[in-house]
Amino acid sequence: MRIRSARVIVTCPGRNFVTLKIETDQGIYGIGDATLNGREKAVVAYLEEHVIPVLIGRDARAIEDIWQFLYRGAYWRRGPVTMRAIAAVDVALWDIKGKALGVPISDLLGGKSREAAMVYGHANGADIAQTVDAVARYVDLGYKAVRAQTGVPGMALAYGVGRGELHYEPADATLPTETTWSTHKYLNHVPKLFDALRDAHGTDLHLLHDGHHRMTPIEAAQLGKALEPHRLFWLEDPTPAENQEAFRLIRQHTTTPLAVGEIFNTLWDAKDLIQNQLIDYLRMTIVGSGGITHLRRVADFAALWQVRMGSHGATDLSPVTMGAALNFDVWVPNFGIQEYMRHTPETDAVFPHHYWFADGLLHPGDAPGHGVDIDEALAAKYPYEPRQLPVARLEDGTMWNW
Ligand code: EZ4
Ligand code: CO
Repeated sequence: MRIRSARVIVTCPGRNFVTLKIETDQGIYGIGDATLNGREKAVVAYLEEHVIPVLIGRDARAIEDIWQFLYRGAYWRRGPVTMRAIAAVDVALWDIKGKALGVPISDLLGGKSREAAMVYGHANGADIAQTVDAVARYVDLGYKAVRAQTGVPGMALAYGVGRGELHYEPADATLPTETTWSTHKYLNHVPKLFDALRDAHGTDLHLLHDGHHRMTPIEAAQLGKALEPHRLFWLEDPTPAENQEAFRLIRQHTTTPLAVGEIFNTLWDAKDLIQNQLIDYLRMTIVGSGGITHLRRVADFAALWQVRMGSHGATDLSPVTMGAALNFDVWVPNFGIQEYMRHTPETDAVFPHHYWFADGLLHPGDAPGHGVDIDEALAAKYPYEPRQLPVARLEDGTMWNW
């Protein structure tokens, strides 16, 4: 089974998605997601100019060899652009193999460890009362786990506080929106949110929170300590992790579980964090990390230190990634949780899929491959729109981490 053609489809049904479609000489095709929020065209060029020409004529069954060829063959390893391009090829080839054999990808990996994946939704509000209400709406929908973010008094725009209810998207403008940040005000306020949430919703509900890289290690340690009585499922991205050693300081001070990795691209970004037991959950996902072929190696390595997988699942990860991630989630023995921000109805229509939500769990369905398709005629009705992520500055104007 040879690769006959491959092409990139860019569509913007509310937000931009980059999708790779690989067709074989046997009529079977597969699709992979290559979306890099705010930098989409860089991956389009990488695929069209440098990857697709070397795919034509190759054996579509040789997933491992093609992965190694693209990773080693580029000479320039790692990075968000390269690893997304590799992920798109990899997921499309796993999709093809599943379709050719008539089985879902979870079967190719070794079969299900569980029927469905526990997911968490995003609740946010301009103030604590609104966030408490937003969490209640997720509980009513059946969610067992909810991420909670709130606006902070004296700060116009806090991370994660969107305008809509179910459909938050931060990449909202042609040029980056400027926001102002004060960790001092944030740290004064956030513990009150979790006091109110436990009062309103009790102790069974899993609560999560995303620090989105804003704190220094000692500030993160303070927050982790303050939140210990509320037994969070995790505190996410407390501080940037380019320096993996930074997590040691946080870890020395708090037992609040830590999660990181949504911007990681290979195992090398997480190796020290894992083997020094500095984190509890790894947020790496298929689209950001070179596809299924690499992520399963990461998961196996993490399992040695009882680190569990908590895949990134914001709306910039297309339904294609969600379908692949859910096949991975139901297989992976060291599964923790799956993030699930709902796509808009327009996006769901462009990407018909077999996964479904019930009682706080996402089921991957049992379609061959990952079970997600693209309606190209509909996709063509939503042309690319330039959008970038916001930036954050401290109150004195200093650039900070968004
Ligand atoms: O800001 O994916 O946990 N989820 C997140 C996301 C990220 C976006 C960036 O494109 O932090 O909402
Ligand atoms: Co996050």
